[in-house]
Amino acid sequence: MKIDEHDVLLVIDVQNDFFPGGALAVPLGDEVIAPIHRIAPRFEHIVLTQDWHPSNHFSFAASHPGKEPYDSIEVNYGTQTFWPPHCVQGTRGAEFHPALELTQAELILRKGFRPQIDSYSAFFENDRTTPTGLAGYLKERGLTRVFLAGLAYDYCVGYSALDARRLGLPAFVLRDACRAIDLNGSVAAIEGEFAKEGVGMLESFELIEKS
Ligand code: VGL
Ligand code: ZN
Repeated sequence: MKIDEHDVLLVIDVQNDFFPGGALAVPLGDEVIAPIHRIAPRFEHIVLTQDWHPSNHFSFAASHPGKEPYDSIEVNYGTQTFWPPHCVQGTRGAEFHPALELTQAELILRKGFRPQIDSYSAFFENDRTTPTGLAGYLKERGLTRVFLAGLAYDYCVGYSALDARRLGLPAFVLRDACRAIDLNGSVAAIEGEFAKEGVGMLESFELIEKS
C-alpha cells in the first residue's frame, strides 16, 4: 500500500508503564519499537498518544476498595476493567519510552485525564461520545487515512481503529508494530470488531514509500 500526504501514522501509548517491568506491562511491549522506527520514515505525518491519568483515576483498581487489578464492573458506558495504577500524570511511567525516537511527530495527544471516565481510544472517551479533539485536528489538516501502531493492540490501538471507522476514515492496523495485553479473549473480541467494521490489517513491510 502506498502512503501519501493525506495519511497519518498514529503511534499509540508507547510509554514506560506499558513496557516489560512497567506498571501495566504489555507482554513483549518493547518489540514495537523496531517496527515503528522502520515505518515512521514512510509517513509525512505522525501523531503520538499518551495515556495520562490523574493519580485517583476511576480506572485504577486502587480507587475502588475491595477490587483487584483486572476485575471488571458494568458502568453506564459498558464494561470497565480495573487496571493497576499506570501512566499517572508527571510520573516516569507516563513518559514515552526513551528508546522511541519520533522527534518529527506533529502532535502529542493526551487522553484519560478526566478522573471519572476511562479513554482507550485516541478519538473518544469510553462513553464513545466525549471527543478528544483528534477527529477535528485530522479533518482540519486534511489527514484522511489512519495507520495505527503501538500498545496495546486489543485496547487503545483497537478502540482507536474502530473509532476511526465510525468517523468514516479508512483505518489500518500495522499488526507487527503492536503487542496485545490479551485479557479474557480481548484479542479475539477486537479482531471480530475489526472484521465487522472494516478495519484493515497490514504488516509493516506492505507499506510502500511515497514516490
Ligand atoms: C491501555 C489499558 C488502560 C492501552 C491504557 O494503552 O491500551 N490499556 N489504559
Ligand atoms: Zn490507561
